[in-house]
Amino acid sequence: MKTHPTLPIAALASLALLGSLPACRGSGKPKASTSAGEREQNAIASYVAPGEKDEYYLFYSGGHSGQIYVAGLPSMRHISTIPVFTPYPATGYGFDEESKRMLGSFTWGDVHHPALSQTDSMYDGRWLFCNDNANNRVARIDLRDFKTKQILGPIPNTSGSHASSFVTENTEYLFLSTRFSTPLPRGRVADPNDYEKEFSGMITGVKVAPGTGEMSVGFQILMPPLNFDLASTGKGPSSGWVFFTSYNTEMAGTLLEVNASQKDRDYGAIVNWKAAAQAVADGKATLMEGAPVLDPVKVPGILYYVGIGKSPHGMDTDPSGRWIVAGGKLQPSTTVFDFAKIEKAVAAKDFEGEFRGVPVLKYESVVEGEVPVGLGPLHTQFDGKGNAYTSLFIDSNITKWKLPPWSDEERKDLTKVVLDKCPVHFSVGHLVVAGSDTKNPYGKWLVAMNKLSKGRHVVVGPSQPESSQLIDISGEKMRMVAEAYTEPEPHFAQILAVKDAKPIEVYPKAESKDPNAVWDMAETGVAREGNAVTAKVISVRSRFVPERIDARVGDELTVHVTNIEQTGDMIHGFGLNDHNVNIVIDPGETRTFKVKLTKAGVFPFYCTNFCSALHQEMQGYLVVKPAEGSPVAQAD
Ligand code: CUK
Ligand code: CUA
Repeated sequence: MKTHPTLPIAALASLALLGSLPACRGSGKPKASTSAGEREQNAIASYVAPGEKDEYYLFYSGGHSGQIYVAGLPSMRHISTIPVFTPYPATGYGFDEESKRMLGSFTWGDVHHPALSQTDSMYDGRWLFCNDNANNRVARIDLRDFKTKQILGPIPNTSGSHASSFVTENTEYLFLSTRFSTPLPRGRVADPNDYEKEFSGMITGVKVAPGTGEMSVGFQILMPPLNFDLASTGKGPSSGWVFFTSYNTEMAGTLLEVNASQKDRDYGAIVNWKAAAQAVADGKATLMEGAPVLDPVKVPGILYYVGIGKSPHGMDTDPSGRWIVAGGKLQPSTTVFDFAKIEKAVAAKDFEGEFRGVPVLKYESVVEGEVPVGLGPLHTQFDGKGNAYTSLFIDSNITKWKLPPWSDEERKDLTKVVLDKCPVHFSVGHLVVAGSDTKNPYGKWLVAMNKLSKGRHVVVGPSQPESSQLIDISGEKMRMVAEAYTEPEPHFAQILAVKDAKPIEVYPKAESKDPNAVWDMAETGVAREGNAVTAKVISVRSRFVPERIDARVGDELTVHVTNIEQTGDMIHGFGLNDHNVNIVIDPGETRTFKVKLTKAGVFPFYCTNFCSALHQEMQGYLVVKPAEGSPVAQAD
């Protein structure tokens, strides 16, 4: 089998496009990516008329905005934002007690990879998980109400949970690994010059409770100080396994740009997560920062390495679970592994050596081929019809290619399996095909998430949005039909058919379990116990009951607001002047905020969400008298 040499990045960048395939229809001219005759067809393809609805949800990661953006497909219209790791006054997130507790002391996160929950390798529409690369956390969003319900972390022994979240076939676990290695246990100080000896990485299996989705740290595997990158879980024949890429086999602690790209191959880490979970159950783990940690040198069979083309990035399992595709971003090809061969090599101990006491599978024994997709392959997605789509950062295009099995003729010359190329604008990172990580993708649409949007939109100053492009993949050739912009920065996305979700529009009164909920005007009011003042408030079109809250300087004020509406979209806010408070209460919901009163005065509060013709009248006053006994104290 022919292998493709790796190239220094400067040489890569200066090369012209590989191959001479016709570019996808609709590409070409720098101005419009659609040629004249196709404008109408493309416009109709993504047009959702007023009053009609999109067929799919597109859940974008919001990168360092810390949020998840929800758009509709095929319209690409932004519909809502789900705040996850960052306060968001638009929905009151980070202002009420519950979300404040979840956020802890952090006010930002870096969301990279959303993952929908699965049952039997299909989206079940229950939860959306996502990671925070910056502060080593993962979150669970409930798709019943599209709200963040849990933030787990900071996860122990972990720095930079970039490779996350990847869920298993039945959402038993979701996986994450460390982008950054550090001295362990954390808090120990070692010289970055002693990186190879003193630093460690970690792979974590986060356990997800079946009924509730509650996440907890299941187990960890102590890893060498590689920089772990993306992963994907197995399914079908590869059930029970998870595959990670990594870079920095050189184990350089400084100037990674140069020092981490010396070798031609990096390591993929192949983890038998079922065996790892069993090893923990058998008492083979030791506790570190309270987490059960397995040493793969002492617990053989849970970890294998395999060589992967220079500085890989993505690792993607196809819908059948047999083919695992790694993108080597500094070589012009993706590497396809055959899981059937991996299994055989593991059983036969077909190793080419060891890396730090862990067997390295013989590359030639497990690889199926290196497909010359173009320059800078990052991520690969699948349509379930035997095709793969790889994003090429350097070439700035999407390459469609054919998965194995290949004919002898194709095998001899793998340029033959490259089927189509579609330029994107510009420098694509992730791409997503609808349902790619399930066993039966929806196919039809591909969204390219591009890192640079330069010049594609009206000028908005130096701070620019990211661009996403919608590509129709239902035909033989890819066809670009629409483009949209988002705030920084979508890394990955998930696409869920609307029919596969069952969200509510109001919280039914019958489910109201908050002990501080009040549904009856007679139960509202303000009570004092020492310095603690508690108000139970109802919000309903178009007033607050009570509309006056009395307190004194030095009081701890707790306000519970119940929105007793049972009508969709009848949302009320509660903004309190001068106190940095805005909570938002959806129909049927109760929310609580607390504030320490430090200044005397009369402070208006008002509904922040335009709810009715008398929305403007929806207001009240917080009357704060000086502290009792203070020289300026007034009589009640
Ligand atoms: S990474 Cu951003 S383009 Cu965080 Cu998934 Cu590949
Ligand atoms: Cu309630 Cu505006």
